[in-house]
Amino acid sequence: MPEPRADAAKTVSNLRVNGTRLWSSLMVVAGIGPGPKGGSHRLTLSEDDKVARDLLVSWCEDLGCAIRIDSVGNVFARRAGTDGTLPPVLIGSHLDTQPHGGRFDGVLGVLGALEVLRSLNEQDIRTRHPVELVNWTNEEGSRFAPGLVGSGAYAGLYDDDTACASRDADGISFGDALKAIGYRGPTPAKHDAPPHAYFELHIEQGPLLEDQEVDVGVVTQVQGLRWFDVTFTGMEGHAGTIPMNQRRDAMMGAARLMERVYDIAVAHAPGAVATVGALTVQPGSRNVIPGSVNVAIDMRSPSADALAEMEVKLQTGATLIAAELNLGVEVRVPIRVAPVAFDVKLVNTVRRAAGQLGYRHRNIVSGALHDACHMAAIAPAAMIFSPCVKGISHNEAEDMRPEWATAGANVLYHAVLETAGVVAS
Ligand code: HGY
Ligand code: MN
Ligand code: MN
Repeated sequence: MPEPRADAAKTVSNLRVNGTRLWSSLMVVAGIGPGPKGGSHRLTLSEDDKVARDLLVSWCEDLGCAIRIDSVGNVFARRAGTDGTLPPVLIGSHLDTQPHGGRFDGVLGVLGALEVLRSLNEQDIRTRHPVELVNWTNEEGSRFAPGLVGSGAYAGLYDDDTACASRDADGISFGDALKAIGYRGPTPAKHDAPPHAYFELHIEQGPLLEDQEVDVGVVTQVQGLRWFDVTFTGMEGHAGTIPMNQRRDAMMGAARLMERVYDIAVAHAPGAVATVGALTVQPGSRNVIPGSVNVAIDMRSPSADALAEMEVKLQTGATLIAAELNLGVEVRVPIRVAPVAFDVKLVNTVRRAAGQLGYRHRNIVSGALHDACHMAAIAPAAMIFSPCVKGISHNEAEDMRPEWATAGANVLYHAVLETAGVVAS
């Protein structure tokens, strides 16, 4: 196998992506499923998600990539390496967004990967390992819980039936929605062989990098997460006629539990956070005592021990509250993700690339979860963060500067060149 020549190494160090092209692609995708306030509303497996997927596939086909759709809709676009027997360097993220999402969360990673493929072609670079782009299905978990389902199925955490069984608020199953947009692929989602490496470019979704005027975040770890669905059941009744001491009001249970959720997080400060992001109230009529209320909870901490303690306190609290109020209670845990430390060698590759490219960079721990968390369980994985304005994300006001996107994509490009191995032409 030919090895790179010295001048090849010198030439490689001068390679850069085309930031203007990257930004233009970001703006085109931002126009698919736009939100009313300038952000994105492109829920997973929606018609808008299909349009974005179809566009991505056509862009990758234009590059001569081999396209593969797996059984949970993950989209892969592989650029051949000189040695087809070698596993790919996998790069990507997700195109689905929150209901009031931003234009860059996930999309930067998918289109940053596309820009790497475009630059490799344009600059006629041959790599030993194939380089493969991936768009993961349902990272956000907003329409179908849990999130990270595409990468989870690929990592072997969920079988296809489990992944396809979840239902949205309208009772539509993940599997039916997948078929409806034509993305239920033939190949099983579970990987048959792990990739050589996985890199994910993503916005920080926090304020640190911008506040410290840093161009690139070298992500060393991701904090752990647990989601809970706590459903209290009581008895529906007339809001005007039932005395307070005779009610079995499911909303009272939810109210007391919410207070306790925030208290648990504060008790595990400074690292822990907890959010009650949604309540599902049945029957949901102002003058009917709620018979059933589901409390959707998100708890996170960099400490696995703290997460375990928080879960015990939540479960105990829910049981106590239900007993006090004569309610039924069920606690489900759709997802648990342990804190993740990324591959030291790959993290060093990212840091070295940022330094050689002249970018201000620093280590950072991710507060948000990413598909890279599941990938880290089966292959060496690392992430690259770009700043975003005021750290705003999961909000239509999410924004970033073009030069930040370019910097992140350049670091991704050089991490790929180093890891995939450049073969002199
Ligand atoms: O919730 C998360 O951390 C991810 O941004 N979906
Ligand atoms: Mn994301
Ligand atoms: Mn997100």
